[in-house]
Amino acid sequence: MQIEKQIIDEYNHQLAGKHQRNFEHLAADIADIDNVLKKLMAFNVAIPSWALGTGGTRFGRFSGGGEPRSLEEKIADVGVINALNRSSNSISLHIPWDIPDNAASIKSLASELGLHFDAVNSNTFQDQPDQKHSYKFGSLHHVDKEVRKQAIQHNIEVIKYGVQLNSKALSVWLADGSNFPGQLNFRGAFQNTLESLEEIYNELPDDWKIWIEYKPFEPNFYSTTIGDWGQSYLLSSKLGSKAATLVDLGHHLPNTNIEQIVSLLLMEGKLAGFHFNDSKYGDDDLTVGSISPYQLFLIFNELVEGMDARGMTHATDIGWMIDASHNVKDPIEDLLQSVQAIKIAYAQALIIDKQALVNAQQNNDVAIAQEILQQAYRTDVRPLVAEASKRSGGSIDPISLFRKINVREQLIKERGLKTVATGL
Ligand code: AOS
Ligand code: ZN
Ligand code: ZN
Repeated sequence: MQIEKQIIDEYNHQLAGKHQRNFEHLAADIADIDNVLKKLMAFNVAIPSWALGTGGTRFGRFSGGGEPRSLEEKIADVGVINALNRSSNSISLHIPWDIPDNAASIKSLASELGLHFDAVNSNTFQDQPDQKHSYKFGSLHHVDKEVRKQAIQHNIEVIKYGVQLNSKALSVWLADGSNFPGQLNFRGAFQNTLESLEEIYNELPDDWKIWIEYKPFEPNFYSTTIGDWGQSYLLSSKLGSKAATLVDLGHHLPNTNIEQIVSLLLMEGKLAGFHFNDSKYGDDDLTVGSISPYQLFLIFNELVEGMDARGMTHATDIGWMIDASHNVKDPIEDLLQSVQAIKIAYAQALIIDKQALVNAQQNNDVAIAQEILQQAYRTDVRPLVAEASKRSGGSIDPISLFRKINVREQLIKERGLKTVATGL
């Protein structure tokens, strides 16, 4: 289904009075409001194809209704999200879950909806029915060269699909690791991974990047071969300038200072981008900003400061992507909430009084430094985000419009109550 612009405008009109009051009140205190709005309007976050259906746990999966049954329907769902918020103009595909049988028609469907294709993701964490060798004991790090070759080949194939769709990056997450002490030779596993990645790297087109994701545990629980940013950084440095580290927010042990990691990777030109989500314990993939919104803001503070220091363009010089799994919420609502949370954190980071913060840091004025950050964080910037959405042709309040016009009910009518999207 598609959401007509007229419906969005009508609803914006209904909300206009209150919104205008709130926006003007906020705008009066923001220096350079036009520039802040311009940046917010340019900012887009890619939607992962695997998050449009209901996720599950190892104990079970409780499907929602009207889930997309095909790649075309996944693209249609991203079209809905983007029509509502005007901040989600791309989709990230996972192969083989999303093999485009006809790349030309998939591409034209996406562009009709104003969408393009973000990074393509390989999958060597599951065995496919027609596959010769199993990934039970890993893929790119495997002790058997034949298994490694198969996994390398798969990644090269993913690049080929991505080229057809005009993607510009391959995102690699490995489940490779070990469950028990003694199971693996760590150096051997790392070397094998490096050699395998080198073969994949050599197949990258000139204008492509490879993004290397790290994760401390799960599905392996003793060691992960690319377990933290140091290991990912080591690999991406050895590989070369087309390789960089992908930070998935859920892939950190409790209380890790993620913003410091981000700052240093950025300084080294090795921050590929993000998989945004949130986590409370070791649970990967909760809605962005649902648990630690202050941490998200602190990450954006480092991003804005670090990108400005390198003269980078916020909207396009880093890969912005959600990686989430929605077990109990409507996936589209959850994704709308996630993008909203990201834009709020970004807006708050944009309004930090940067010069005052630099002065406080130079004078070791710790109390004032904290005041400056929290002044921005405690500002309710939602009217700013809403105004940016409205000016881009989106809704002032995407989730309430999604409910008001019964999008899910319509999707259930079109697709049925018991549909299951490919993915996890
Ligand atoms: C897994 O935990 C990772 O976050 C990956 O990015 C993975 O590829 C994605 O979640 C789809 O399975
Ligand atoms: Zn991820
Ligand atoms: Zn993850």
